[in-house]
Amino acid sequence: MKKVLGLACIAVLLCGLSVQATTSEPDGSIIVESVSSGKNYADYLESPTGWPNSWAASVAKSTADGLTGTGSRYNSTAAMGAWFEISPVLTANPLGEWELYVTTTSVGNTISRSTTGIVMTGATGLPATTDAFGTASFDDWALVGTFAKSDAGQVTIRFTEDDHDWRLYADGVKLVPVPEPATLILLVAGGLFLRRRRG
Ligand SMILES: [Ca+2]
Repeated sequence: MKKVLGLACIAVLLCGLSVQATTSEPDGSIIVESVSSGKNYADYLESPTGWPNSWAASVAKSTADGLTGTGSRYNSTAAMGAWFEISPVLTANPLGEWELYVTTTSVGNTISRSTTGIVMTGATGLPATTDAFGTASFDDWALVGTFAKSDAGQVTIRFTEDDHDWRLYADGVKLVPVPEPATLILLVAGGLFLRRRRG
């Protein structure tokens, strides 16, 4: 019996190590940054680097709300096919809907004129491509779309470089849980209750 319990404990420990919990903001949203000094860097991954699709560090950084890291990452213009992805563990709002936002810096030659592809694992609903990595995301959060979880737990969202007019910047990605209708009804009912008590 002790042996079984011991093995179970080891299994739990190993599982805990393989899937690291993602840290949420006070409002329940999740931010993943492309640099180790930023938030949830453990949930960020980029395609294997090397010419002609090299990833490099940039000192440029978006000033969008919530980012804490220094600098960002960019992929060279010389070839297409690079990708970066985020793999947060979504323990809140299981099987619920989330809005996905991206941000980049407006400094220097950072505009991405390329169309960026999106590949999802564990969720559905985002568009197959997005132009959000452009002026719309300069120093602000640009909405890419809404997705629904197909399973509780981890979701992987990969951004692929589908053409190479310019650099692809990886800076910050934010996920915001969409309140369920039942939650909204409770919020509205709570507000009415308070108004009646005050009145
Ligand atoms: Ca490239």
